[in-house]
Amino acid sequence: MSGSQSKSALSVAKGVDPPPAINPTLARKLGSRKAKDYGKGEIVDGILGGDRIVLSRAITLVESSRSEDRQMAEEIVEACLPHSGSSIRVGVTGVPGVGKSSLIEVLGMHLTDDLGRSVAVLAIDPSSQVSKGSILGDKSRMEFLSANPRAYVRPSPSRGSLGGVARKTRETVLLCEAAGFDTVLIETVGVGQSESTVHSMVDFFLLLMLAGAGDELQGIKRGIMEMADLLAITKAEGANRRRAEVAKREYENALHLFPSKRSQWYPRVLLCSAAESDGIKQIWKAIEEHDCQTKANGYWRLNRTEQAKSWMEETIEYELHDTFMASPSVRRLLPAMESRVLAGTLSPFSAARRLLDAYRAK
Ligand SMILES: Nc1nc2c(ncn2[C@@H]2O[C@H](COP(=O)(O)OP(=O)(O)O)[C@@H](O)[C@H]2O)c(=O)[nH]1
Ligand SMILES: [Mg+2]
Repeated sequence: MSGSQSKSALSVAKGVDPPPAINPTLARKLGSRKAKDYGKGEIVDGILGGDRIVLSRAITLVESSRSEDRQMAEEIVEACLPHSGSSIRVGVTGVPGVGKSSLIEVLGMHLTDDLGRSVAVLAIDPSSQVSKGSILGDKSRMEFLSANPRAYVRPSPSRGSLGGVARKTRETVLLCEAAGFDTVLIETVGVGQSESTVHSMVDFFLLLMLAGAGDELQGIKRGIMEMADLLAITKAEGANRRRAEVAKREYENALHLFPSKRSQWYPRVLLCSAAESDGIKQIWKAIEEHDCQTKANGYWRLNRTEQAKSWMEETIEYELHDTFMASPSVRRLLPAMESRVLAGTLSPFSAARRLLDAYRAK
């Protein structure tokens, strides 16, 4: 960063070294082996050395549902934890087709090429594999960014519930940070619970909107708009520009009516066009400004701490649920309980009570 920003507090270097290119010797050594074939120490060293191949294998372990993989993944994440946490974590959400992947591609190129940052892109979208990326000219491959040596693009895990995928993404964020990435961009489709899930793992929440499509049509609920730190109206070029400007004023008025944020940050509305690389720098400037402001006023730390606590609680919930469902006595009793509840011959509460009793008595 230089020039006009040099006097600004925003120009403070982030202090994370860019990840080096793949270490060819290590890559050859590890190339044909599966993650489980090499030791925890080797994997941790590889990650801390910024080796993409090792990082990818470690993420595969994190995403695995086999218990021995989980065990190994947990140890790796634990070892990486002291080296993580220093990136700017940004969630990018909006309906399919709004332009999330396209924006991330252009923003990512700006961050790496113009600002010298290193960028990891993760996706939380278990449904994307179903459509195979064919809907609305999906740009999820991010051709340029994928080929960029300062970037790492990891597609969404192909299996699992939203909650499960989100939990794995949190661990993946930590691994990417330990590998030296100073910026983590998380793309998620803005339907259902995914926005609040992403909100619970990022520092900054960017909501993308289309001009003139109507909020209902975009499935954007008030609660999601309330979470946004920045609302960017996409595809604001050519004939769309004027409509986007009208929408900008409308959204600005709407945002004024929301209660003020705990972060004391005033959410903004900006226009952007990934096609014309327009408005991209402004988006990043807002994110940096937010980073500075919330670090100065203490909100950044408070938010990260609260997030860590809720990750712990959610992990316990998932683990308990999984152990419960896997227990032989519960599995034996469950079909009967389900059909009696469906038939209306047993109340859901009694059924749950009997299942819990069976679990405890095992
Ligand atoms: N005209 C125009 N089209 C865009 C822009 N950004 C994305 N698109 C197109 O919108 C479609 C969906 O984009 P994509 O990035 O895959 O959206 P996502 O589903 O939100 O990730 C693709 O056909 C893109 O080429 C833009 O700034 N201008
Ligand atoms: Mg996409």
